[in-house]
Amino acid sequence: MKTPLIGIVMGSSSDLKVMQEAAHFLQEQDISFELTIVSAHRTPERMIKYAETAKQRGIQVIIAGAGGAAHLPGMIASITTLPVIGVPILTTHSIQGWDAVLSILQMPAGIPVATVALNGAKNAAILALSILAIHDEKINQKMVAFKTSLKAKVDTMISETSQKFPNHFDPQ
Ligand code: RP5
Repeated sequence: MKTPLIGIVMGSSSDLKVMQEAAHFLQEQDISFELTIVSAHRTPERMIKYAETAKQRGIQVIIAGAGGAAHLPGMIASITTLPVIGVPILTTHSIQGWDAVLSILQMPAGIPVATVALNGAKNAAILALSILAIHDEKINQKMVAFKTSLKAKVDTMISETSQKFPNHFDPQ
């Protein structure tokens, strides 16, 4: 098995339906990653062990998702020097996701967590790859191809819209 470059952790298996979007994107891009459940509140020793050993395992970026009073991303960031990307997750008893968004986003000075949008697991994976792409030309080329595919989708939208509306304006 290839050394995992990215670590994906989440507070509960109930987070998996969101966090699997990060995993799927990395699989599509053929990037090695590891994934597990680590709960800040229910398995604090496991969380510490995970964060303390991540760098030794070759992990370069950690993506951490959690819902509610989401301490997992911030606590992991407090233990490791690796960059941590936090994914706030909307859960059943949430205050519309604001609890998780603010818990992850509003980190005190000195311990940053790069926070993506509510349920933004795919964006977390894209951001993680952008970080790796700085020093890895192969990954950089994958990101260039991905961005080109996004542009191609919009080009198709423009062409379809222009066919429906004769007064469509194209600034080129
Ligand atoms: C958080 O509590 C987890 O990240 C999850 O989003 C939320 C609910 O967990 P479960 O009750 O579904 O295990 O720690």
